[in-house]
Formats: sequence, C-alpha cells, structure tokens
Amino acid sequence: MRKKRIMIVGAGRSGKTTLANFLEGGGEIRRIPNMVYRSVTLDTPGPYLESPWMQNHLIAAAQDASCILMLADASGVRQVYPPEFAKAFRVPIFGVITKCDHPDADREAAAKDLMQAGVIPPYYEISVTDPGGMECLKEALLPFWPVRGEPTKSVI
Ligand SMILES: Nc1nc2c(ncn2[C@@H]2O[C@H](COP(=O)(O)OP(=O)(O)OP(=O)(O)O)[C@@H](O)[C@H]2O)c(=O)[nH]1
Ligand SMILES: [Mg+2]
Repeated sequence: MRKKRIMIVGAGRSGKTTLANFLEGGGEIRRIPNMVYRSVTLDTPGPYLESPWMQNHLIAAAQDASCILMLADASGVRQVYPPEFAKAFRVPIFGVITKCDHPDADREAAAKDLMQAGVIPPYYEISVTDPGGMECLKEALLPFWPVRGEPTKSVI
C-alpha cells in the first residue's frame, strides 16, 4: 500500500513549510519536482493554485495524501483558492488559518477564503508564536499520521 502523507496546500509564503517543519520535528527531506515529500508531510508549491493546469497537479498528488491541510494566511493575499476547490478532493480537508500573530492578521477574512473554497469549519488558527494552537492541530491529525514502517513507495 502507498504511504499516505498529510498534504499541505496554500498560497506562496502562507506558512506551509513552517507548519510541515513543526509536524515533522526533523528528519529526511525528499524533493520531487516542486513537491516535497518528508516522513509525515507532502508540502506543495504555492504557484500550483494559480492555474487550472497546475491545480490538476495538486489533485493528482492527493492520491498520496491521507488528508489535506488547506492554509489561509491571515496576513496575506485573499481569494487564493478557486471556488469550491476543496470539493475536488476525496480525503478529509482541514482548514488552517496561519500567522494569527501577525500585526495585519485578519482571521475573519481568512476564514471567508476557506469558506468560499468549500472547506467545512471549524478552522484551526495557528501561529509560530503559539505552540498550543500548533499542538492542537497536531493532535487532530494523529489519525491521519503515516503508518510507521510502511514502505515508502516510489513517488516518481
Ligand atoms: N508572523 C508569522 N510569520 C510566519 C508564521 N509562519 C510562517 N511565517 C513566515 O512566513 C514566511 C513564509 O513561511 P513559509 O513556511 O516558508 O511559507 P510557504 O507557504 O512554505 O512558502 P512557499 O514555499 O514560498 O510557498 C516566512 O518568512 C515565515 O517565517 C507565523 O505563524 N507568524
Ligand atoms: Mg514552502
């Protein structure tokens, strides 16, 4: 069986790799053209959200996902997801609002983005300055954690 990872999707600079680093706690990194496969996570490029052609790459990569974290940057650009984008996936989706500590953070606007993307609330609000919020998300993700010792299938 394929090893299923926690896939992280979001706009450029929205905090995807920061969250992946937290969930990994170190370990091996393998880069397959633009996608980053690590032991727990599958980190995806922000620009893949920008065109329908590249969005298809995300949808294809989701076959390697046990669940998907869709990030919305509370301090960043709005409306990065196509309407109802979450409906393209067959695995559970978690909405995550990042950078809640940022001086320009607007959680409500970020939540609206996730809503229009078809992500069902509640949304996890996180920040690097709030380990409690990150831990809370991590606990919710435990059922989706890759099975230890399961062989890592070649992803090429
Ligand atoms: N204030 C604040 N900054 C954050 C937080 N999380 C990430 N950042 C900063 O946001 C920037 C982008 O973070 P990354 O984790 O690299 O974002 P990314 O989505 O992986 O970016 P790309 O791979 O370039 O698409 C970095 O400068 C981080 O330090 C946060 O919770 N609060
Ligand atoms: Mg990154």
